[in-house]
Amino acid sequence: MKYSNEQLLTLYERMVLSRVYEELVIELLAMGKIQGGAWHLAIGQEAAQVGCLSALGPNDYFGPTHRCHGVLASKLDINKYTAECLCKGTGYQRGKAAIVHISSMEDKVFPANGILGAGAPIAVGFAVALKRQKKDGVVVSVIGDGASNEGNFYEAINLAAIMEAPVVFFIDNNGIGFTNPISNATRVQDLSAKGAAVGIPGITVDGNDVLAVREAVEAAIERAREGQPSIVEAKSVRFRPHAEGLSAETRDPEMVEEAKKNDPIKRYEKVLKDLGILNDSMISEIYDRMKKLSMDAFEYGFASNYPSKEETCDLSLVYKTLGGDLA
Ligand SMILES: Cc1ncc(C[n+]2csc(CCOP(=O)(O)OP(=O)(O)O)c2C)c(N)n1
Repeated sequence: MKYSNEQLLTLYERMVLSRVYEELVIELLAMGKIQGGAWHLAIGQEAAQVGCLSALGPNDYFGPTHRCHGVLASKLDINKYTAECLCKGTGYQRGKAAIVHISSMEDKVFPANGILGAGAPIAVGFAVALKRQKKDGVVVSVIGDGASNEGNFYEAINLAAIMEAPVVFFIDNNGIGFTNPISNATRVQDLSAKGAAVGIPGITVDGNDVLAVREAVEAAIERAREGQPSIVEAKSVRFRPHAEGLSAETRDPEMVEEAKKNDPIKRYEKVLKDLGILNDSMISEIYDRMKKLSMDAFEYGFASNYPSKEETCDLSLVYKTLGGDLA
């Protein structure tokens, strides 16, 4: 095995954290303690997201995505992250970014914007800047299958190719964009094939296999460091609606139930048990620990204050929270 036992178990813990954090969100919504609309859960996609994020080195940047609460919570400070989701003054952007637009330049997670697919050209710009500054970092730009049909994605991959930008385009293909199944949006079977149009490599992996995703992204990051951008597509199935509180599900519920039989966490548990490094008592200890971490983070967020009116309206502070300065 290429990875140490510790690394393998860390992947498992992160996947469990992602799952239980988001299950807690569902519970809190049902209890009326938080509001719906913007919680885009990634239950069912943990292997894709954890596998991708875990491949990054200390100098690498992670592009924006709106669908990775548990994953970001395990990369960032979980309390500060959760406080931001609740719009509190102790959050990463002091309550101004809320759920979808959280960033932390210190942790190399750059800001998202509301225009679907627009993160890709921004990621290329970032990557080119790193290259010009002779910095070692690579940018992993994460987008959904829906976003990969936007014009700006095609422009971004072309620009990355001709500028030899140190960037990886990670397509987190959960089979549906909002309520639009992928088959309505493109005739391409594997979205990684889009790389051929601009002369960059692309690979599609099973997004329910955390180790396959990690290895593919690691290899892509190495290529990117040498100036060869590429696409990695990880296919999985989203178990929940587009966002909690939004209905209008268009998928066959039986398809989703069927997909649950291939639950990425259960699947990885079997891998670790077969290797003899995980057992049932460890599993329950990890679940309990991750639940406590998640509940404590929400308690921290609930107990924090909202930012003051003055602070909310101070544009220079808004700018600072994004890493800039108006002066
Ligand atoms: C240009 C633009 N069009 C539409 C939207 C509304 N919108 C937000 S998320 C989304 C679907 C995204 O699907 P996908 O890229 O597959 O990501 P997923 O939500 O499945 O993770 C849409 C249509 C938007 N934000 N920007």
